[in-house]
Amino acid sequence: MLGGCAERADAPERPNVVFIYADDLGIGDLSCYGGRIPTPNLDRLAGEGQRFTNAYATSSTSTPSRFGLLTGMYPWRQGNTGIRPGNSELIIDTACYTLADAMHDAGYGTGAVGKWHLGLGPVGGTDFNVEIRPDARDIGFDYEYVIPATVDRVPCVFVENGRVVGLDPADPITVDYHKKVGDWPTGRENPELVRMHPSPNHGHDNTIVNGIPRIGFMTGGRAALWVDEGIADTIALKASRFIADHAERPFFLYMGTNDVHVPRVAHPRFEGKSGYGSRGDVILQLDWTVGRVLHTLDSLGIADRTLVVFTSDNGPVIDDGYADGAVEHLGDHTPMATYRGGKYSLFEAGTRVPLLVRWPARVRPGVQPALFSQIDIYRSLAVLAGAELPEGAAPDSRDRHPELLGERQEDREYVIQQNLANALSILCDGWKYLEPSKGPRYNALVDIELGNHPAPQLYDLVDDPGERRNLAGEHPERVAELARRLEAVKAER
Ligand code: NG6
Ligand code: CA
Repeated sequence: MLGGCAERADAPERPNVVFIYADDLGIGDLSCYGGRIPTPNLDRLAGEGQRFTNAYATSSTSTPSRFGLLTGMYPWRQGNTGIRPGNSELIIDTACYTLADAMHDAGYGTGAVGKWHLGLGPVGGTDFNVEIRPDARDIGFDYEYVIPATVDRVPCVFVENGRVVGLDPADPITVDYHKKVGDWPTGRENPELVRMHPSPNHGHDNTIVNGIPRIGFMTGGRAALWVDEGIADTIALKASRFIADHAERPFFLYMGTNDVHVPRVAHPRFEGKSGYGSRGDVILQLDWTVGRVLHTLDSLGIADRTLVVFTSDNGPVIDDGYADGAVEHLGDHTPMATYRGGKYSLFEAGTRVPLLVRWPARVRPGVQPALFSQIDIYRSLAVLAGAELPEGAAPDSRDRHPELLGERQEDREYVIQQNLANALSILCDGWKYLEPSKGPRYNALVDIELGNHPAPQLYDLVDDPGERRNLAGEHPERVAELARRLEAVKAER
C-alpha cells in the first residue's frame, strides 16, 4: 500500500490546471472567508488546499485584471485595457506570448470557457456574422467558448471557436455602442417591457434582451441569444466537457464565470434560495458551478493531478446598475469584509480578493498569508508546466510557485494595484501608498469610495487595514520612498 510520502513521490510533476475566475466576488463573500451565504464547494476547495488572505488582482475592474493575468504584463502599460464594449477588438496583441501560449507550447491542451472581456476580432468592430479572427485561438487557446464581454453588454450570444453559437445566417447580428440599430425595444424607450430595471441614472437602458436592458444596441441573431437563467449551466457544461475531452493529457482550462456580475439572474434552482437576494442567489450558483468542476475531476479520477486555482477579477459591488434588490437584501453579509472601497476602487476591497489553490498530489491544506499578486500566476504556472518562456514574455510576472502551492510564505517585494481612474498604489512591507489622482473620490451610484485624492495617501495596513488614517503628512520620507519605487516600476519598460 502506498503511504502519503510514496504518493507524493509518485505525483505527476506537471499538473493539469483549471483556473477559475469569478466576477466581482469579494474577499468576504465565501463562507470560508467569513461570508454568511453557504458556499460548501468552495469551502471544500479551501479545506483541501491553500486559502490566501493577502492576494490581489492587478486591477479593480475586469478587463485589466484579465489582461494582466494572461499576459503577465501590467495592464496600465498598454492603452486600451479599460472595461471593453462587446464589439471591442482583441486587445492582446497576437504577437504577445501569453500564458495560454506557454501552456500550449509545453504540451497542454488549452481552453477558454465563459466570460472573456478581452475583445474579439480586428480593430474597427467585431463582425459577429463571419468567423471572428483574431480570437482566443490566436493567443494560445486551442478551444474557445466565450461570452464576448459581460452579460450586461451586447451581443447576448456565446462564441465558439470564432462562430456565434446557433446563429441563423438569415438573421445577421448588428451591434453598435453609440447609436440604436434595428427596431428592438430599448430600456430608455420602452421601460414597460423591462423585467429588471436599471438603477436610476446608471445606464443599462439600451437594447432589451430577455426583458433585461443592456449596455449597447443590437439587433438580429434571435436564435443565438442566450437565456440568462441558463448561463451558469452552459459554462459548467462546456468546462466539464473540455476537461473530459482532455483527461488523458495535460490541459489548461481558463474559465470565467458570469457570476456574481450583474445582471444577477439565477437559475430557478437558486432563485430566492440564499435569503440574501439576487446577489446571494448567484453566489450559490457560483458555488454550484465550482462544485460541478470538482465533481467532473473526481469522476474522471484526475482530481489528484489537477491544480485548481480559484479567484476573482476584482472586488465586490452591491448596486452595479440594476434595481435587483441586492442592497435591500444584503443584511449581515459583508462582501468587502472589513476593507474600504469595493469594485472600481484603489482601496483594499477593490483588489484584495479570495484565492484558493488545490492540488491534492502536492499542496497541503492551510492558510497562506503571503502577499501575492495575480500578475505572478503566469510565471508560477509556467514553471509548474515546465514551460520555457521566450525573451520578453510576461515582463512583470515572477515565479512564485512556492507561494502558490503553500510551500513558502514569503511576501512579494511589493504589490501594485490599479483603479478605474488608472491611479496606482503600491503596497510594500505593510505600508500602502496611493498616488495622487484627479479622479472622483466617490461614486455615489455604486456607493463606493474610489481611493482617488489629489494629494498622496499613505496607510499602515498592519495597524489600519481599513485604511482610515492617512499618514502621508506624518511620514513624508516613506511617501517619497514608495512614490520613487512606484515610478521605478512604471519606468521598467
Ligand atoms: C460599468 C457598468 C457595470 C459593469 C462594469 C464592468 C454601468 C453604469 N456600469 O460601466 O454595470 O458592467 O462596467 O464590470 O453601466 S467588469 O467587472 O466587467 O469590469
Ligand atoms: Ca469584474
